[in-house]
Amino acid sequence: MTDVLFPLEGKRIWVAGHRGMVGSAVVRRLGTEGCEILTADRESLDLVDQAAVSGWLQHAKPEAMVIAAALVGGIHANNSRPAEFIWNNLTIQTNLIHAAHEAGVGKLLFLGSSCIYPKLAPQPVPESALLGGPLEPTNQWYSIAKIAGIMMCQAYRRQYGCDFISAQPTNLYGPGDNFDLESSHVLPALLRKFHEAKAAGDPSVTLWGTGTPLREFLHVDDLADALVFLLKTYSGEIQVNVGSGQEVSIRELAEMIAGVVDYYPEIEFDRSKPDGTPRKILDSTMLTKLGWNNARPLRAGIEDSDRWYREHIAKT
Ligand code: GFB
Repeated sequence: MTDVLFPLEGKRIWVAGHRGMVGSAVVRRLGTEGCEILTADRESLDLVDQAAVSGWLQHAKPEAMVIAAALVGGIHANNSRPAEFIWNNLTIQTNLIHAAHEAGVGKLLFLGSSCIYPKLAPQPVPESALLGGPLEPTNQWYSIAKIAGIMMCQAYRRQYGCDFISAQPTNLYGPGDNFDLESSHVLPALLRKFHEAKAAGDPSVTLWGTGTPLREFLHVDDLADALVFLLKTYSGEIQVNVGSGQEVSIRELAEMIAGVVDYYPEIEFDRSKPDGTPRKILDSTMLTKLGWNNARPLRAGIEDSDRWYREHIAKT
């Protein structure tokens, strides 16, 4: 049993970005911790407005915060909208971290991304690989912002003694995912493509790239469980990797999704689209040693995402 350093029961916790896939999963998971969850709608608080963020925090005075607010997207969105990705993410996280310090927030959890690591990092990627080499060009703008967020947490911890921590999730999927084919990540994109092909009776489905890149996938509710665990038990500078250990090639993922959707068209490849980084599986030994190792099997996770897609997206 891991020691609880920061009990959540009775605490006021702000989940910034509570409408997103990660934020809503964190809210669901915190629901069982006996804490008071604070949220702020986009209409009432614009996170890129520094004065507004500062004012909101001074007024609400949460005891803890989870920064799940970010502009996120798949490989094409990152590659084609670099300015939006770097500006929104740098601005939102800088406003939140600095204002949290000013408001005396006792614990803050910042979320990075597995793309913070060098393109050719050793695999599985340990936390120590940070800043060890050039980044993957398709998402370097987003990565630089996320790296800055991690280093801000470290800087505020060192200079002001703030208990600000960060975690690095691997590729995520689950309820509340983005299923827009232009801006989504691969897993929701393929669920949609296979369902639409099945409905139309199409003989083939087209994937981007070569299908050979390897990716590790984690269900967002498992991430939320790990984040709550880290909030309660972890206090340190190092950004803790949160992976599932389950790695598949994009082609294997497509075959697994074909099985879930129960439709088996030809799989074709559009090689004009980028592959991105060839492999990125996180070394989650640190998290396991801290005491969390609870990711569900990928097939079960995809079935859950598929259910959510059929209930929320396919019906509309
Ligand atoms: O999930 P994804 O967009 O992002 O793509 P990354 C993963 C792989 O799936 C790439 C291939 O090799 C894509 O070319 N792929 C095949 C597809 N078919 C499709 C498709 O229909 N849609 C999409 N989206 N991909 C992201 C970063 O990288 O990972 C973000 O861009 C973030 O910054 C995220 O870090 C975790 O895994 O390549």
